[in-house]
Amino acid sequence: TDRTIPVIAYGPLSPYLLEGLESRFAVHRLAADAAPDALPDAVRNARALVSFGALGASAAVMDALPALEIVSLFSVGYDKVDVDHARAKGIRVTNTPDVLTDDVADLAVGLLFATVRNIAANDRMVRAGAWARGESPALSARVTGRRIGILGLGRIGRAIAARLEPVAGEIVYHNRRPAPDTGYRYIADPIAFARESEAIIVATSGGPEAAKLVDAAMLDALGPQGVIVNISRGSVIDEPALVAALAERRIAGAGLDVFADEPHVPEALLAMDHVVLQPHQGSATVLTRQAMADLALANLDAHFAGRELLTPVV
Ligand code: 8YV
Repeated sequence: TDRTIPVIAYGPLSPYLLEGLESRFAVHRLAADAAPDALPDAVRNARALVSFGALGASAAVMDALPALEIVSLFSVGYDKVDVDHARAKGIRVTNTPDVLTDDVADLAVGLLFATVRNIAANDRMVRAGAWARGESPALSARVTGRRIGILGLGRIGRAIAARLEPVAGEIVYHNRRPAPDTGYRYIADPIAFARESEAIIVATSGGPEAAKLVDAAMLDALGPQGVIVNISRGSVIDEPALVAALAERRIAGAGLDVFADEPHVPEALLAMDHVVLQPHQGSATVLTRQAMADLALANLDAHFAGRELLTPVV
């Protein structure tokens, strides 16, 4: 490494990652809301930019950095990076796949059980003293035996399916095309997939091609006994349609770790006892965030040493 190489730490990054960057490079902090056409001179010569899932790197930011060689993401999702623009400009892009798969899958399964068995609502009623006053919560539905639909059977989707195989009645999935050697039933039509699913777990990548993939029609096909879990990106679900389907009980519940406009969650969801909310915690364990940071740093080390990148997107 070379402490003269200017590197931008873009937006709020973990202290562990920042320490790693500062021990290697000349680090310049750049606020997430910085105007690309008015960047401070100190960052204009940056050769690398480190960002994360919700922030990424726009074409305007890349164009404002004429010396930019690589965008190293502290995330598996790169839906906020203009990868076509990066490719056209010869800018490398890396992400942090695999190291976070298990934790994201664990949270998806946790949200499924919490949503179906009303764990969060029952916790609240105990804390509120309702149980002590002799009240009993309503009986819940059951997880075991459900037909589970995985929307997006990639690395994370497969890890979720493997965790649920022992309890699911059946596991089905919907992708743009069938995945090889899964043993799960592929359903090509999204509405048929939703109609057959008794719980949908959204595990797709984000990005424009998946925007609002889950719409009002899919939610109605999932139906009043169905639940939906999202550990992917808020953009994959039509959020107003989800709020309406939940408010009108056209679906039974939702377990949500991601939202269309984070950290802002639709006000209506905050009052719903059949919704479990998490503040984008899928990869948020000490061990995984350390592994993600180590991988983001290793990609930068490889780039500046002229070695092959470990996890290239572009
Ligand atoms: C966040 C994620 O990026 O990996 C992703 O795509 O969405 C998360 O891991 C992480 O929380 C950093 O903000």
